[in-house]
Amino acid sequence: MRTTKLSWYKNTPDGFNGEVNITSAVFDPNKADTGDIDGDGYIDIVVSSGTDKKITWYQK
Ligand SMILES: [Ca+2]
Repeated sequence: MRTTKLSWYKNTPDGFNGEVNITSAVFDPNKADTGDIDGDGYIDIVVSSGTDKKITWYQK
């Protein structure tokens, strides 16, 4: 199933809270990884998409 949506869910002691939309403009993402790439203390997300041949960095 292909998607154009990238979301995250905060982990809580009771499970997960509501969906937070990051973007609806990613086409068929096939790999994601997280880390603080720029050292600002916030976790970043890097997503690759083979359909549009992009690697995209999302940050807060
Ligand atoms: Ca960061």
